[in-house]
Amino acid sequence: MPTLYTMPGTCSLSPNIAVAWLDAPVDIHNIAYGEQKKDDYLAINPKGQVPALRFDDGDVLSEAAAILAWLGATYGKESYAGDTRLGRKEAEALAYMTSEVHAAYGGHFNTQKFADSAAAKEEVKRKTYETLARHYERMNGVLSENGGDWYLGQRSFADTFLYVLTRWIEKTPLSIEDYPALKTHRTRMEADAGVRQALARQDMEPIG
Ligand SMILES: N[C@@H](CCC(=O)N[C@@H](CS)C(=O)NCC(=O)O)C(=O)O
Repeated sequence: MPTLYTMPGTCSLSPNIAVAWLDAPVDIHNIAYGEQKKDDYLAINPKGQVPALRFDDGDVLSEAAAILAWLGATYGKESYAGDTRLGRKEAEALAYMTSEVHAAYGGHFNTQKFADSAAAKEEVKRKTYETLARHYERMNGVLSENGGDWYLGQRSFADTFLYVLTRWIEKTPLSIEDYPALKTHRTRMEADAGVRQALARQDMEPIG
């Protein structure tokens, strides 16, 4: 059975929720913060990051969007609906959320990678929050245009990553109150049994 490596508070929650929604035969192994840079884990994922999905033959798949694509293709019932509009839009949304929105969080989580002086770091943070605000505004708009329940109008893995992002907003000076559709989505996700199961497996709590 494949093993999905997760860590509290991280984007690995997204594939963890997908595993719960699909009832997929995947073990969840939740590592403590810091373990991702130790030899045992680096032997699994040399990037030193979660998520990573290790197969029985030792092969490892990293990158949340790639893991979600594999889960959907292998166990999918409602997601990765092949060459349908939902399938195409789901792939697009996940690429956007991982490569644009998650990546934009670098200026918040890893400011030291972008600047040295205190003043420059402050500037990086200010620009980061401006960028994130534009992303949240866009996602709030997409969700509203699609009816408000699910990011693409029907439940898909895009909702699992969006949920991670609506949690992370609490770590920034931005407020979920400015994005009412996203706030309602977060509440909807936290009422979901699969989301609760994934949160517990990753030693996390609903935001409420
Ligand atoms: N591009 C990767 C990013 C993975 C990533 O940034 N993971 C973070 C958690 S959300 C991590 O493991 N951070 C710990 C570290 O870099 O030391 C993906 O989409 O999976």
